[in-house]
Amino acid sequence: MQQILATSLLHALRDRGADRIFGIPGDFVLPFFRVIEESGILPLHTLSHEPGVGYAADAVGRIHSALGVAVVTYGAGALNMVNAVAQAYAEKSPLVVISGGPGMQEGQAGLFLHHQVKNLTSQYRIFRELTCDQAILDDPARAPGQIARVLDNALKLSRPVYIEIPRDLTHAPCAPVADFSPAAVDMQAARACAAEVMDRLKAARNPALLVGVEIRRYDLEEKLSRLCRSLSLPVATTFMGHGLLAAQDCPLLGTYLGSAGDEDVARSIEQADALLMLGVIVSDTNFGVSGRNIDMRNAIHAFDREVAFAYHRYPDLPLEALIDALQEIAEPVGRAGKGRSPAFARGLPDDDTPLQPSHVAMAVNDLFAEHGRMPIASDIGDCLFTGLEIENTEFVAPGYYASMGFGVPAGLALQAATGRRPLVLVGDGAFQMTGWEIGNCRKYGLSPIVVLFNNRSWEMLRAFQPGPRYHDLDDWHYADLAASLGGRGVRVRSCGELKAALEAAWQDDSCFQLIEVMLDRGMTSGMLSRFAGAVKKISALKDE
Ligand code: S1T
Ligand code: MG
Repeated sequence: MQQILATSLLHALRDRGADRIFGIPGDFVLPFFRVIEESGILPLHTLSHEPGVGYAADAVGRIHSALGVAVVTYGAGALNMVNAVAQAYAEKSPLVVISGGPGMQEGQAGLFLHHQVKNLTSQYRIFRELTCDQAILDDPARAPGQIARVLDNALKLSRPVYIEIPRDLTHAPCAPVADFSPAAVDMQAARACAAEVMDRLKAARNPALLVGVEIRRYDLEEKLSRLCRSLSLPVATTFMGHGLLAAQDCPLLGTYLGSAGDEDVARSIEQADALLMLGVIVSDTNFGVSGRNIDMRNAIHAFDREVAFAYHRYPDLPLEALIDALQEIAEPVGRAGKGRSPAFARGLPDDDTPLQPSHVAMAVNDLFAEHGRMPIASDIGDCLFTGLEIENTEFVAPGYYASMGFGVPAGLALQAATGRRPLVLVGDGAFQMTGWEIGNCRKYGLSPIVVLFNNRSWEMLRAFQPGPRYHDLDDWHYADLAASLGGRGVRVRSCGELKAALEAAWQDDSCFQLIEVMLDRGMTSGMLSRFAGAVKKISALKDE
């Protein structure tokens, strides 16, 4: 069958591990949408608003450690998704943004085009700020090479990329795109670096290992847990890396949250005289509440394809190459013996005790103990901090860039991509933004269990800035809306009601289940109040 530009692109995406597309059409991208549907190369899920499209496609990339794909129209569609793409960039998610664009001659007619901003390349320039590579496929002869370069960079750098298709070239004859070509790896440099790392770990009294999102982005959880066992070095995850290694057999200490989290974990990391950080984003959310400044001169930081020591670095060294080279020479260096799995509260009282956020974590831990773990998609807000009190399981959440609206679209994407029923944690404020995407469950046969923390407020902001009334939200009675959106909803106020609602939701996977947890304004999880307290304490110290 004669390859056309659209099918060359779709085959290249599938051959590089993409397994579905999320999108919303528009006239600039209708020709491409028709080829997506007629070719069947990748299944298509349309949603209701482009931010949700971006979050859903991003989540697929995160849970699969592969490319996520979002297809949108020019201008109103693509620019509506800017924030979601920015989040994917900040959190190293390989999201492929494909936008339809004006035809090659359209710009010559001397008319301003609808959806156009300043000029016809404005959108391309905006996305250049949010992606690691970009291409406008304006020449079918060059398109295969452009597509290969851009998609390979998305995989190599684990960052979003941008591809624009002039709508009148969608069906242009086009050669197939070459297969993925992995970048050459200098294993000699990797071995030299690994030898230096091992020397540092062996010479240390308290070596420690901290891992972050790149471990999942590059699908290295299995290799990492083997390395931890060989080093007999307990490992902690960052806030962003929460949920990593959930399915692995390795000495996991827990999630490092500085003075807001588990003291033993904080002590292991902050007192380490050789801290090996693999795939960690050194950000304020990961380190902003450190009880004491971590002495980065004692740290070895492998991130963004380089390994940095106190005063020197190894450039262009992929994380996987370092882990492979370390495995070749690994020997026990750990002093702390086996990691102890952190304790997660269970045993929710089955009575009319009024609900608090931490009761949700307890109820979910009880549900997982009874029925097995579920993957979790969490939004921003106290639901994310409560999520840290839930047993370790696959967990996708924007813990660093921290945009609201991720939770529900990401939950739909998790189930569409994995076939596993997810639990979604979302606050009322975030649900007001993209929670309505839940109405798309029925057409795709999806049945997430959505736990909506309804405290009638932007409570996380109140935790940082008590007082103003603008943190108060109206009560929208979300559970009552579920039926009209194709699901089942129930409002719960007590522990007993929550326990029953979760069990009933588990038993009914015929549609989405929305459990609206009523919480008082001003009430937060223990984790969030400690986090907010630590942030305020540290900023007060800085102001002195
Ligand atoms: N807009 C977007 C898109 N993302 C954001 N993170 C914010 C604004 C700022 C913001 C927070 S937390 C928060 C806002 C508005 C309130 C969240 O309310 P809700 O979802 O109800 O959760 P909870 O009540 O548990 O706080 C972060 C700090 O930037
Ligand atoms: Mg709220």
